[in-house]
Amino acid sequence: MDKSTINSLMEQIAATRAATTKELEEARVRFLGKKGAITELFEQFRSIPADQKKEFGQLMNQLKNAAAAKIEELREVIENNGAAAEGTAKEDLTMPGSQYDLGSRHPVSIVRQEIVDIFRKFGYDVAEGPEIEDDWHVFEALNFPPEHPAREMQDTFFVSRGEQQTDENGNTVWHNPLLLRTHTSSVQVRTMEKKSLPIRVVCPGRVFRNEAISARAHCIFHQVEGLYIDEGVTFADMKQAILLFAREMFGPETRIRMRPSYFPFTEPSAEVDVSCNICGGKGCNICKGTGWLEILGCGMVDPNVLEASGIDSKKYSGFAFGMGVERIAMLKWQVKDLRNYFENDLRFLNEFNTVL
Ligand code: 2NM
Repeated sequence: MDKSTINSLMEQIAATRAATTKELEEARVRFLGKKGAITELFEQFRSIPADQKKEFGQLMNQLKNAAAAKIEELREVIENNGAAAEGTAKEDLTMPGSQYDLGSRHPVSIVRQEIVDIFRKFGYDVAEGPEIEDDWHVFEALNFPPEHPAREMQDTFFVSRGEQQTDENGNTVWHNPLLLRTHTSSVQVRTMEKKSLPIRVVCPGRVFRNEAISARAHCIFHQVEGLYIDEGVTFADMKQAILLFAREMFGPETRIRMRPSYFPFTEPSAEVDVSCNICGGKGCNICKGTGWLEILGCGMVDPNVLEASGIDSKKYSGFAFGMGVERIAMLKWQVKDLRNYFENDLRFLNEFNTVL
């Protein structure tokens, strides 16, 4: 034995690589196994002259420790790589996964989408517009007379009073106020003003009315309004469109009836009832024994409304309708109190978890 043998083994240990446990075991056996190079060196220790035993002994121990340390280092690398390859280093893969609460769509959102999808299928476009509006798009262009009660502060939320002026009698008057729209008809005025005819459009959105909150009314609610304008559109076209809608929404057996009504923007106007989807028209507590449920208002667009948006009322006619989304949702799910739709009580909202 000489020092060059020990130095050569030292270099071999430093250069040892092992990518797998099999290679690692082979390296261990080569150096430290029963017939390994280092084990054999120790067997030759007896033949070393006494005066060199101390020096060689130290070198051989260094060599053995270096080999053991190298094997241990390679073992750690291989074990960590193996864990990383399985996807996680330190985690317990047998633990149950954590539950993510994805939430669900709000019932009003579900029904609004359902209404809009029915009309989309009929070939209507969808339009949205601003919630903060001017007097023209909410009232003036829709044939509301100046003294109409909807224009009063008690019924409409005003965002700004506009510009202050003094009239010829010395009274203070306000011009161009901004207000929260009380119906989405304002979006239909904006659609008519673009003058690309014919028009088939539905306008979903939030509307705002200064009303006391109760089981049947809220100061914010959602509407879908529809408008159809072309040459030769008649009341019969309107009746058929609404009948088809009612059957899509409430089932193929649904019947409708129309009662005369009044709106400033339509003439003639009607209120539409559907046969009660609970009792089929026999009378129950949902329809209060009448067999009928009110779902929307409609009418033939007043020529004044067409002309205000620059549409020739001699050439064109049209129908319009409007419905409250919360009201349709109440009928669909027999919800008795409108306030449920605004309070975000999870016990209520979770009822709709599966309704997508
Ligand atoms: C309703 C009832 C009847 C309506 C009218 C218009 C417009 F812009 F064409 F004049 N849009 N929506 C309308 C007609 C709305 O809601 C109960």
